[in-house]
Formats: sequence, structure tokens, C-alpha cells
Amino acid sequence: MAFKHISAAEAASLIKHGYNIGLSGFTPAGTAKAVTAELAKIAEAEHAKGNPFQVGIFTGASTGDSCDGVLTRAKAIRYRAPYTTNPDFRKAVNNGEIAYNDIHLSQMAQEVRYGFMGKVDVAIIEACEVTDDGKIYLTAAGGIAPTICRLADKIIIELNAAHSKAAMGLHDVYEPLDPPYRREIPITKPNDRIGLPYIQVDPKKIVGIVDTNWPDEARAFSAPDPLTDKSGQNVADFLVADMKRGIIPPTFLPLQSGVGNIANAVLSALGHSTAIPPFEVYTEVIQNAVIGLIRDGRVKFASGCSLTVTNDCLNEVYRDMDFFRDKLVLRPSEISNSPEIVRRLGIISINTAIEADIYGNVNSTHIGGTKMMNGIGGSGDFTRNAYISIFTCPSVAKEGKISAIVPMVSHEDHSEHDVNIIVTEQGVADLRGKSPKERAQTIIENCVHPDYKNILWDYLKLTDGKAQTPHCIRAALAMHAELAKSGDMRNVDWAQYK
Ligand code: 0RQ
Repeated sequence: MAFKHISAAEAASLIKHGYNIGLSGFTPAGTAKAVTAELAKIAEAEHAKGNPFQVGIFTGASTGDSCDGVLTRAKAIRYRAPYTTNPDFRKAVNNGEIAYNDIHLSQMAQEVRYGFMGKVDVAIIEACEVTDDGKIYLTAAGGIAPTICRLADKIIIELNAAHSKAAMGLHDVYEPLDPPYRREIPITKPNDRIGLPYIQVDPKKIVGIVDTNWPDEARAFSAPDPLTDKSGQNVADFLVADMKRGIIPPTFLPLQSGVGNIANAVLSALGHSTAIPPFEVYTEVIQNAVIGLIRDGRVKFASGCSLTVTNDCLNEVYRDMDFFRDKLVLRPSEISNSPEIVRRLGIISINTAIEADIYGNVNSTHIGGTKMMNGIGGSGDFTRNAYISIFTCPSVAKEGKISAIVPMVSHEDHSEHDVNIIVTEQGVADLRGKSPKERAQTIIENCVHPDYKNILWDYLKLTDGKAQTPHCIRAALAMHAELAKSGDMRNVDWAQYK
């Protein structure tokens, strides 16, 4: 079947007010760009005429500015799920302008299938190749593309020449059946392939091909600094010690690491550690550091949902696909983040916290308990099911005015029941096998910044110390209240709570 080649503007005109659109991609990698940019213009024109124009957006994870950014600025988003990192979107959400459903990334595809969010009207899928019989070859991410392709009434393809056709074969496309017919997902090793290298659709659903040449909008992370290096080294030293004690097998275990500078520093420290054998990565986001470690022979295999790397790095992978082909695979997010597989493979998860409390509860999403930062992403998929779950964060934020360790988190994403290890540049708190009271001692002793140690010891003195989880409820959020009042948590005064 010969497909119609149409402009991005023509494709966008197929999307009507009130539609839900499903997008390929995961992070800015592999996401739609050209059609959403044109859709924003349509929304602005309609708004100028006094007409409503808003859509719902279903994606794998965050997108680039040409999607979340332009659509937010055009006030074209009514509803969105899941994770996003866009600063304009963040502002709009925290102004109450967009309904944002921040769910675990592994659950996105199935919740769309279960009908929790309404129907998918149009799917916009970035591809490096489409065949006449409806085989879609994705680019740098799996995301929820297989599900939205199957469910959408219409499919628009962004055939993006900025992605090499070498990406064909990178993907392992597998969509589980829904209950009560769901079976085990048959992955027992990070490098198992269980599906097809393409998405098969009914070619009649493809309403147009938009030819583009638009590189992914992934950002480069700032260079590591002494603080992130120290946290990375702390994680690496901790894992080496656990391996020497026999807790981690001598072959090591597959690693998941979140995005950002600390994640890169951890990978770099592990990469340089001579005590750790070459290891595997079973993660969601494959960053530059992993590609470098594959080159160096330190990472044997990486399974992920996206290649969220700089464009130089992506082109290097495409150019040298003969080398990378048997060392990399990209999967849909419900497989890359599958709790079943995370538990089976015994993954060591490393994610970043905004704040943690003295009992090990972690807030990854909210500033001051109310304002959304990005979202939970895949951190919960991995943390809850990991062999060892690790959270890292700097011990203080905003020049020391904020302690990342507080009496009680102002919002909870990961509970004390799921969090094994907390790491700051100050040190490592090993919470495994400990009671809440023991956890508080080890967290304050090892992770808290010196400016805040006595403040937190003094907080504990407000309690009678006898309960399972001692708290002075009236004072539990007093450090946050103090920050809101004076701009510095160090000014908290416990006297009024005695
Ligand atoms: O503020 O932007 O004004 O400088 O929060 O903090 O230290 O730069 O760290 O960029 O790695 O983000 C948890 C948000 C960390 C991220 C989070 C302020 C701080 C700074 C950012 P500025 P940093 P990062 C993989 C797994 C959840 C999802 C996840 C995240 C800004 O890692 O979204 O793990 N994780 N997904 O100053 C007030 C505090 C603060 C604070 C930091 N306690 N109070 N502000 N900040 N701590 C990805 C996917 O799932 C796809």
C-alpha cells in the first residue's frame, strides 16, 4: 500500500479539539516533534478566534520542547500522562491549568489499554522506516508506541531522516495480553529478545507520512562536580563492599540508574571500579555514560526503553551498529520497567530523591509538598521490586538553606518499606534489616549535612522515643514551614514544640 505523504500542518489538521493523542517516544528520544509543533499553531489560531482547542496527551515519558513546550505555551493541553520535565509544563501544572496524571511508567500502556484515560484518537509515531504492509520501525525509544498504534483510530508517521535506518533491529517489540489472559513475560536475562523488531499495524490506519529531518532534543548533562562525584563514589564503594560480603553475587547484578548528574557519576565510578566485573544494565533511560562503558567493555549489555543520549553519541551508535547490535536493545516501557522482570533479574536500582525523611520515606516529585517537579517516572517501578533499592541526593539544596533529610517528607512517593539505601555526598545509610528507630540513627549519622545534624537529633528529642515510628506530629513539617517563612530551614526553633 502506498502511503500518502503529507505536510506536518496537514497531519496536525486531522487532530480535533477534545482528541486524545498518543505519542511515541520516551524522554525527548524518539518522540513526535513536527506534528505537535504544527498542532500548537492550530490551537493558537483557534484560541484567537475564541474557540476552545485542547487535547489529551498520552506518552511514554517526557518529550522535547517541540511537544510539551510548544503545546503548553499554546495552552493546548487539557490532560497529560505520565512523567514530564518541561519547565513551561511544570509552571502550567502548578498554576492549576493542566490535569496531570503522574503514574508509574510501567503502568502507562496498560492503563491506556484498560480504558482508564479514555480512547486514543490519533497516534503520532516517529519512525525510521515504514513498509507498505504496515511494519513500523521505531527510532530511539520504545515507550507506549505498540499499544497506542493498536488502539488509535488513525496513525500519523513522522518519518525522521535524522534517525538512521540503522535503528531497524534495535527494538524488541512485545505487548503483553491483559488479565485474565496475561502470561509471564519470558525475559530471564537482560539480553533476551522476546518480540519483533517492528510494530505491525493495519496499513489502512496510517493516514499520512510526514517526512522530517529533526534531531532528538535530548539535553547534555552538566559536567560532574566534586559533590556528585562523591555521591557516585559512595554508591560504588557500597556496592563493592556488598559484593565482597557475598550479598551481591560475584557476577554482579543488572543495574538501573535514573537520569541526571548523580546517575552519570555513579555509572562512571562503577565503570572505573576494578573490583566490579563487567556488568549488565536493565534500565529505562540509556544515557551517554552507558554507551561509553559499552565501548570500554565495562558494560556487557544494556537493555532500556530509550537512547536518551546527545545527538553526537546517537550518531556514533548508528554509525557503529555492527559493534552495538548485540550489546543494546530497546523495549516498550511496560517491559523495560516491568516489576515482574525487575524482581526476577534482581536489579540494583539507583534513583534520585528530592528529599528523604529520617525513617527512609522518599519524595521524588514534589517541592514543598505541593508543587510538582517532574514526576515519579520509573523510579517506583524499580524501587519497589529491586534486589537493592538505592536513593541518592545532595544532603542540602539551595546553598544549604534546605536539608534533603527532614523529619517527615512533605510528599511520599517511595515508602520506608521499599527504600534500602540512602546516599548523599556525606555518606551511606544502609536501612536493610533495620527498625524505624535504627533507620533514623543511621540516616542522621551518615547522610545529613553537618549544619543539620543537631537540628534532626533535637527533633527526635521532641518525641518520647517509644513509638514504632517516633514523631512529634505538630513539628514534623516545621522545617518546611520554616523554609516557607524565613527561607532557611536552619532557623527552625523546636522550643515552641516542647
Ligand atoms: O533546583 O533546578 O532551581 O537548580 O530541585 O535538583 O539536584 O539538580 O537534581 O536534576 O537530578 O533532579 C528528583 C527532581 C532531581 C529528578 C529529581 C531543587 C534543586 C534544583 C533539581 P534548580 P538537582 P536533578 C529516571 C527515574 C524522579 C523521577 C525518576 C526526578 C532542582 O531526578 O525527577 O527518578 N526524579 N525517574 O535545587 C526544594 C528540596 C530540593 C530542591 C532539590 N529538597 N527542596 N528544592 N531541589 N532538592 C527517569 C525517568 O523516569 C524517565
